[in-house]
Amino acid sequence: AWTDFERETIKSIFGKLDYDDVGLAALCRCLVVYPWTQRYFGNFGNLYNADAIRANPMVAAHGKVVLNGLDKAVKNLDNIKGTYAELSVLHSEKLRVDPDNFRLLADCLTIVVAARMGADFTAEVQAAFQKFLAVVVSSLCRQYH
Ligand code: ZNH
Repeated sequence: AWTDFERETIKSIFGKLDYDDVGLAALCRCLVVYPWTQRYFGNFGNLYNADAIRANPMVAAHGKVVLNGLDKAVKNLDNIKGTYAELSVLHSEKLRVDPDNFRLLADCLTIVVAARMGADFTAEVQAAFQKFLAVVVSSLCRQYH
């Protein structure tokens, strides 16, 4: 269950984010800081170093896909688990992504959003944002067994 403050905060953050910019920055950070996450993107070409990752158009495109995926959760705050049922199956059965990685990407996203928001990223805003990401991560983990 969400408080009014949490709902407003989550919607307002996503309403202001540039999905291209934040998607790319968060995914890059994840691929650079946790290099083992690169193994899932073998078809993305050159991920040789941080500069190559940042310049890779497939990384940029995928960063935006992830942000658009999060946008769906924002629009379905009361049914994130249902909204992500198929996406969870996809990551588990087809992509075989280790679910520990969801939290790593979520943490990268938090850092990027905090940097973009500056002083507006107050402790209360951070708590609401992290709670949202925790629900996203647990929903994505749901179809793993
Ligand atoms: Zn993921 C895909 C979301 C995380 C890996 N993804 C994807 C998609 C989406 C997503 C929406 C698309 C699908 C279709 O197509 O149908 N993710 C997401 C989210 C998250 C994620 C929301 C969280 C936050 N992922 C992740 C991680 C990883 C991944 C962490 C690793 C590391 N994904 C992936 C892959 C793919 C995906 C590999 C496929 C790609 C291509 O294109 O190929």
